[in-house]
Amino acid sequence: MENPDDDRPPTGAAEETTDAARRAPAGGEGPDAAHRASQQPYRHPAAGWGAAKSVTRVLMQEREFVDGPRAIFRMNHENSGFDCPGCAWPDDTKGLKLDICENGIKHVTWEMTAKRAGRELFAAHSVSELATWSDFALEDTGRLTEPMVYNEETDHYEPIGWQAAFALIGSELRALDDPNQAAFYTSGRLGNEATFLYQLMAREYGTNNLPDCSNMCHEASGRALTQALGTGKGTADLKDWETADALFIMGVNAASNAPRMLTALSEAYRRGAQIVHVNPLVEAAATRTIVPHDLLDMALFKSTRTSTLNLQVRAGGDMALLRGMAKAVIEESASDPKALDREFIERHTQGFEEYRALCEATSWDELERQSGLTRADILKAAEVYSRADRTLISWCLGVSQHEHGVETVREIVNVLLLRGNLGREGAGPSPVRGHSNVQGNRTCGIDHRPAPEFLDRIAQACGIDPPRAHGLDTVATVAAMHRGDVKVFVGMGGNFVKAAPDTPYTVEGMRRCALTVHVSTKLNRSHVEHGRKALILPCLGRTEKDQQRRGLQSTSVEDSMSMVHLSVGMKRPASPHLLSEPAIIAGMARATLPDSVVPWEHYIEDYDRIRDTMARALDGFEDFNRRVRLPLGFRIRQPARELVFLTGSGRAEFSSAPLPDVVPRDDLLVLQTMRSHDQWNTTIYSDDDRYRGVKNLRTLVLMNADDMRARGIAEGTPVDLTAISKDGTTRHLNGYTALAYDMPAGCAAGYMPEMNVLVGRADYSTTSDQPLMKSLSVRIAPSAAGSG
Ligand SMILES: Nc1nc2c(c(=O)[nH]1)N[C@H]1C(S)=C(S)[C@@H](COP(=O)(O)OP(=O)(O)OC[C@H]3O[C@@H](n4cnc5c(=O)[nH]c(N)nc54)[C@H](O)[C@@H]3O)O[C@H]1N2
Ligand SMILES: Nc1nc2c(c(=O)[nH]1)N[C@H]1C(S)=C(S)[C@@H](COP(=O)(O)OP(=O)(O)OC[C@H]3O[C@@H](n4cnc5c(=O)[nH]c(N)nc54)[C@H](O)[C@@H]3O)O[C@H]1N2
Ligand SMILES: [Mo]
Repeated sequence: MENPDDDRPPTGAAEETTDAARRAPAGGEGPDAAHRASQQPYRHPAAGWGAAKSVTRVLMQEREFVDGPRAIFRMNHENSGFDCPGCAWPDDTKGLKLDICENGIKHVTWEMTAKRAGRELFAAHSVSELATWSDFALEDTGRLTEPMVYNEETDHYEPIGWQAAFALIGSELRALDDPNQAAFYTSGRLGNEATFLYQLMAREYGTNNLPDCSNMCHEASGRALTQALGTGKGTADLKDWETADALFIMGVNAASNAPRMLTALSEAYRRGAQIVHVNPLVEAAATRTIVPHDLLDMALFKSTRTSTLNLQVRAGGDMALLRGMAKAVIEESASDPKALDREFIERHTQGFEEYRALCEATSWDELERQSGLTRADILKAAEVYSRADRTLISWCLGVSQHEHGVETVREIVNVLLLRGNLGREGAGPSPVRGHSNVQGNRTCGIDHRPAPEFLDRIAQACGIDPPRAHGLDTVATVAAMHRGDVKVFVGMGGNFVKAAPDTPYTVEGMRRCALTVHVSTKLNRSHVEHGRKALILPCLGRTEKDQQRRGLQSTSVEDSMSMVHLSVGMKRPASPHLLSEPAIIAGMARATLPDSVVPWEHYIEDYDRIRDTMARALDGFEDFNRRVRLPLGFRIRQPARELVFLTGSGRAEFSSAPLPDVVPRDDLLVLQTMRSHDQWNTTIYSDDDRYRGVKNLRTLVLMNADDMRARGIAEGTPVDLTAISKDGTTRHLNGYTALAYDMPAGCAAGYMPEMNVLVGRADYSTTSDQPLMKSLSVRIAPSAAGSG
């Protein structure tokens, strides 16, 4: 049974124990509790019939056979449908009729479920009881239907009217000594209009405490790209994916987490492009696929390859591989001057000589040791790179969630700059973003370190006087809640308690708050581990119609490649009592800031009015209302793409960071915490992980077979994990099942969010402040409790 409470250490203790047996869903609460666990290699192409079967199962589970399929045909269509709330992969530009994937469908169906978590549920179960339920069981109660407030005397959530809920928030926020005693979290689902209002409310109130899921996701990418190129986003768009000669896919499990990328990869293969996957694991997207939307291919079982080379780097070894590629290209330039794009380097970059010297000074021995690859493998990658006219490098969490995430992303840029792979078709850096609008959130102001120019524009366009001091990010917010420095926590979506590191510590922080507010669609752990006062405010989902005084409203979102377009809901709301996210923000703002200069009610009547203000306040949003209604929306100008670099030097900057030592010492292993195929961040759909051949098991740890032998661990037997934090404290997870998996020695892997109990509060990167969710130092041994 899952209850972080049981696992809480006495305050200040260095030892924290969590028993896997207690965490595993039990008593039929888990999705597949009755079935046996198993693991076998997956030998089929990605997507295809396995995907179709899985979709059917989810539609049935959520009892959504009527509206489900209808909605799916309206997904990701030019301004006539809603944007898939799944990942941030851009929409097809060539008029695809069915631009969808298995996991997008699962995600939509999850939101459209016929199940309801109404007032009866909360009357029947106390909060202490709900806290013993598994995460799956909590979300499986269905959509939230009306605002609920926690009653300390009865230990139940009870219905509360919207106005009373807003009044409670207003009075708590106004009672704080300092606006910085509140924190306003955003999960990347929030549309642009709501985002803009949310940051406006926080800043008019007086704080930049705007932690977001991006702090755990691509903070490193944003910082690195800003340092190197002057803007914190990728420069490549879908057209570039369609024209690149070489694609490097680093640290992303595309078949599960950005499945529509499979289409781009198979098309690239068909046109003869080189596709190099860099990953300790050979993920399903690194083999072959049945193109997700291609029903004919599916009927004929026709699959296409999606890889020409797989490089199984050691965890954290990407930077060494990239530096090796750079070294090889530089060495090659001695005999072949065209190996480097000297004209580009001279005209557009800064710092090349220093970087060249650093590459020359780094020995092949060191590069082999740190990357976990042979020199021959590194040279293969370098050869792909030097032969290609146009190279695109893409990455996700396998690169960003490390101590040296910033440095590695800068190394990606270094490599691209060497051959002028920037500012032209088919080339450039292309991070794969996570949540469907996480990039739009940043663009529209969710940033705890806002640029002064951004604040000036907001001040001018909206008449507020925003605070200038930097605010708290996710890691710092948890620490501040602990110290009592943050007393009110507002979560705009997401599941903060489970997503953030060090679960028991985060739970404790949440409980110390005077008030916690969660704007959500479904019940989750963050609602049952709450502050002294607590509110659950249910909102419309993206699939639902948003009717306001002046008609049906749409919201805009920005994808991974900076395309902004409209999303219009089509379903009847799950309950007549739901409000839209913009309306909830306006309600909170009005109650908190009675004398606000912002016309909140006026904005909510018609979101075009919000967009008109955004057009004045945000760079790149000129003529917003017209351009967002163009067939594919519009692309936000990306100066680096036009070789305009908003850096100190006005040039693209090479970086010359020392290589980090990522080789684990003694008997330690580097543990990564990743997603299964059947989950969406903290939402678990089932205990299966199809592409890794796992059935009905989440409490597992995948290991290299030699590492298992060396530790006397037999296949399928229970092990205990001890994580050694940067601050020397240890955390434990016991009774997990060890499975041999094809990966380099020294690496291990298991699932988030369960393994967040192993991520210590000190385990974040000093350059990005991002938690080290892909590089925990662990010791793994046969279970002390004996085999079971
Ligand atoms: N269906 C579905 N889609 C999703 C999500 C979801 O949960 N479910 N989540 C969304 C979100 S918020 C995000 S941020 C993205 C996350 O997308 P991913 O980044 O794919 O997420 P993870 O599952 O954490 O997988 C990390 C990948 O990096 C690899 N890796 C680990 N360490 C290293 C390393 O040191 N080097 C290299 N090269 N690779 C490494 C792992 O083996 C794995 O393939 O997906 C988004 N899309
Ligand atoms: N160990 C470990 N931890 C990780 C990661 C990892 O790789 N390893 N990845 C990190 C990453 S990349 C991310 S992005 C975070 C994710 O962190 P979050 O974004 O905080 O978590 P989610 O699981 O995406 O949030 C799920 C909840 O969002 C709510 N929700 C769903 N749709 C909507 C909507 O339309 N509106 C509103 N208001 N609410 C909605 C539902 O109530 C649901 O329970 O987790 C991070 N945590
Ligand atoms: Mo993410």
